[in-house]
Amino acid sequence: MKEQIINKAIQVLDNNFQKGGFTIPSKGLYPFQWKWDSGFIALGFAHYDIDKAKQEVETILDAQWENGFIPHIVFHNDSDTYFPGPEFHQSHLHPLASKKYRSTGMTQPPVFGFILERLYEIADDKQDMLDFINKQIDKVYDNHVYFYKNRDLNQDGLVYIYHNWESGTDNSPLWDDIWTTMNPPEYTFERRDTSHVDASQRPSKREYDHYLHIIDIAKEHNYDDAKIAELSPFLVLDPLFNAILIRSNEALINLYQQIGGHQDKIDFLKQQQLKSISGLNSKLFNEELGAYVHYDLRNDRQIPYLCSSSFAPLYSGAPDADKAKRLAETMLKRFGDEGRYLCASFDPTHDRFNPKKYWRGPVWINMNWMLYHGLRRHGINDLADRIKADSLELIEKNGFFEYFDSRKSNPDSETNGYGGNNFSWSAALLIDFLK
Ligand code: 9WN
Repeated sequence: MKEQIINKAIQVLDNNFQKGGFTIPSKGLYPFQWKWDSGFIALGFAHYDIDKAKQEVETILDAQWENGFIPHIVFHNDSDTYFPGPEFHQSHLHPLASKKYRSTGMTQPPVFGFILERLYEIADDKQDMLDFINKQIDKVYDNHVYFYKNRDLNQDGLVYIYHNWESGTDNSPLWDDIWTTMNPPEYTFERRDTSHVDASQRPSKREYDHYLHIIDIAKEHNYDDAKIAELSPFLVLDPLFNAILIRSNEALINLYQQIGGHQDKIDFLKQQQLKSISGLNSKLFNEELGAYVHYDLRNDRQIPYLCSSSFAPLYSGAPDADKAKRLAETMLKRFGDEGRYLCASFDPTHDRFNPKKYWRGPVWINMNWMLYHGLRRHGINDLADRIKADSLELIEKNGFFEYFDSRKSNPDSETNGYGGNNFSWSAALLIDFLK
């Protein structure tokens, strides 16, 4: 049984692997290389084909800009099955953009610190992997320096995102209140996503108008960070993004210590780490809700909703034992009734919850993977094990879907699997869970 499902996962990953040495998240729907997908995908490969794991990391990091920025999509290839593509994003507008690859001018969560660390844990030949890490690690470090230098607006260790696509949690109800502060033009374009996936499971046309408008504002200023910070209607501190940065700082410190030398970099990371942890706990923890929340910098207020990102700091080690316990209690109380799989991407008790629509409710395997490791880290093993078991059951019963309905008996559909099928990180992380 275990071998069978692992073999299926391997098939999914191998079919999505492309000649250029990178892996698409899902055929048709996502035909390029995405930043955080690529990290999770590398973990799957590492268990059975270490060369592919290395190539995956190399190809994404090769698209780094001269200022340390790593884009969220790298357009290695042409494809007309996705919108918006390279013609819309126009990364060349930024003077320090990669000359080699076209990309977007926005980023995604900085996963590569902990990805390199996990690759080291998985690899049989530790010396060979350490040599590989030694070649790549400065790029990841430069990426962290980029964030602290350009995106830590208040110098409190918290870095902002300027677009909902940077969060990775694209159409979350978290952003609804921000959309009401904007009035973007009605764009004319041909949606491609809804030719692959039922429209009821994707963002609305009007939401896309908002997404495109923020990019247009950034483009008008050649993707200049300072201008974006001044003008973007979307400017948010995300507990998921910042928790991942903190977790990756920690991993980089460990890896540099393993490699030896690099004291200046270790010192910088340690200093930032302290600030980031304290910023996260003071600015993003919401006592009333008992979890971390997002912060809208443009309108200077917390965004007081619970979602799966609210618990992501568990993975970073930022919460102390009391906070970790609180987080677990909140998760159980609001997301964890017996009739549900963990962990819905948005608060199931809230009226904005939608069990089928993308990041407005469904369960995502990459979030579950981080929550599993976060809960384990804090010794909250029962809940961790439930999350892992739920993730495996959802995939075994439904297939390698992009996201899943959290309701155990689902009155709306025969399957709990939604979005893209044969989705790479669902396959990769199942392998990592089972190996
Ligand atoms: C926009 C690739 C990506 C994931 C994101 C997910 C979805 C893209 C889209 O797909 O976003 O980046 O077009 O909907 O939300 O987390 O990285 O799998």
